[in-house]
Amino acid sequence: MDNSVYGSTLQPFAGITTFMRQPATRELKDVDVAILGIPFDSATSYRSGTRFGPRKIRELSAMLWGSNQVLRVAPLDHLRVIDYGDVDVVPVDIHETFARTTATVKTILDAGATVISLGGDHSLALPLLRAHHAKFGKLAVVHFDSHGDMWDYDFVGYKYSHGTPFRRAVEEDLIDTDAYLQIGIRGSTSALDDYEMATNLGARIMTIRDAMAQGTEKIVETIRQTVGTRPIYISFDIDAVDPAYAPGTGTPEVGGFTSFQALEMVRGLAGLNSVGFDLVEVDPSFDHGDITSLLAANLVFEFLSLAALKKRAAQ
Ligand SMILES: [Mn+2]
Repeated sequence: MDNSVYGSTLQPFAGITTFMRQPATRELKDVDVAILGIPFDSATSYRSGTRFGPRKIRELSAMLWGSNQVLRVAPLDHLRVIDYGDVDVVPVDIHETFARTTATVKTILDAGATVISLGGDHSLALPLLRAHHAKFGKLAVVHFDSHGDMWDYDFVGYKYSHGTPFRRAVEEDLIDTDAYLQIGIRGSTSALDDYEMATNLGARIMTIRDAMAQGTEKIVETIRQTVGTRPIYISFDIDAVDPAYAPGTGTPEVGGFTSFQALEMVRGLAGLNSVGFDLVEVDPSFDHGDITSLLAANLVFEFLSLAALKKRAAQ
C-alpha cells in the first residue's frame, strides 16, 4: 500500500491522522499490531469526554519519530502496524458496546495480530479482557491506575461502570490472581477497607506511596518476578499519572507518577510475554496544551516497542 497519503513522507503537522501515520485498514493479513480506538465514555462516574481520546491521541502521535533510544529498537522496522479505526460503539448501550468491542478484538486476535486499544473509559477493560482471555487463557494483568476499579457496584447500583471492570473480570475468571498487580493506587476511597476488599479478590496493590518509597526500578522488579513468563495484559489508566502531567482525564487524583516514571515503568516490562495493551481515560476536553494526549501517544509508542522487542527476540 502507498503509505504517503497518510503523511509518512510529509511534515508532522501535515497528512491524514492515523496512529503514527500507519495505514488505516481492516485488512489483517500479515499484520503484527492493530491500533484500535474505542470512543466510549458512558460508564464514567464523574466528568465524561474520553470518547474524544482516540482521535486526539492519534493526532499527537504524529510527533513520534520512529526510534526508541532507551529500548534500542525502531518498532516500525520490525512490526507491520495498522490503524484499524474505531469500534462502532453505542453511547446509550454499554452491553452492546461491550459485545461489539469483544467481537472486534477477537477478530483481530484470531488473525494473529496484537491489539493496542485507545480508550475510552476504563469499563472497556472488561470486554478487552474477555477477548484476550478467549485467545490466551487466564491473564496476568499489570494495571496502572490511581483507582483499583474493583467496586462491586457504581454509586447507583449498576454492575458495569468504569469503577467495576476488574472485579467483574476476576468474577469471570479472566485474570490469574496470582499475577494481578495494581500500581499507583491512591486518593480518598469510598470505604476504609477498599484496599483490603481488592486484596481479598486477588489484587496485589502497590500504592503510590510504595512506588515512591521503593522507586520505579524496584516496582518493575516486583512486577517481573510476579508475572514471570505468563501472558500479560497491560492496562494503563492515564490517571495513574499526576494531574500536573496528565490533567486531561475524568477522575483525576493528585499525588501521582511523573510522565518520566510512567514511561520508565512501561519500558521496564521489556522482555516479558505481553499479549495485550490498553491506554484509557484520556479526556482531551480537560487537557492543557495536549500534554495528556502527548503522554498517551508516547506510552503507546513504548507498547509498540515492547511488541517489537518480543517479535525480534522470537526471530
Ligand atoms: Mn481506572
